[in-house]
Amino acid sequence: MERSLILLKPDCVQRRLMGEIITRFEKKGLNIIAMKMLQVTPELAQQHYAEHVEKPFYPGLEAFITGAPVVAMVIEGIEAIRVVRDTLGATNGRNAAPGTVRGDYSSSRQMNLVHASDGEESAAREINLYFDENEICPYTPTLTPWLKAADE
Ligand code: FUP
Repeated sequence: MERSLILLKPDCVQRRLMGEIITRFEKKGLNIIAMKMLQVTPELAQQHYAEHVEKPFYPGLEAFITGAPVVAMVIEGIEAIRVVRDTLGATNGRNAAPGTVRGDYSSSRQMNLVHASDGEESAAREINLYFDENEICPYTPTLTPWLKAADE
């Protein structure tokens, strides 16, 4: 089992696409085990995008991510980190394959609707940035025997 930190970014909230995208994760069989709406502060943006803070595009990225509320989620599942990123498609919406979230709804590199952790280390770091341990609610869906075989 893996956990991934997902952000429905300000463009997703403003464009009323939250439900559409949450539905995709649910229908895929992934488990949403934490969720909240919040306003990202410049301080949180700098921590989240620490690897990009010195890059020329960072001021625009910070203005974007702090420009409207986001919805933060923790998603759990087998190979969830890769499965979620595959579901989202390429970072730049213009390069994302049709059928992926960004391929279907984004034509931008910056306004690409959703953030998802890119590895186990970043997932642990990012989950910790957005959630306290007591805000995470793992559970076993009663549908589990119809979602995967017992040996998966
Ligand atoms: P990802 O791993 O998909 O989150 O993408 P990156 O770490 O490469 O980039 C982080 C965010 O910065 C992405 F949402 C896109 C954005 N970005 C820009 O806005 N401009 C750029 O030139 C590069 C990335």
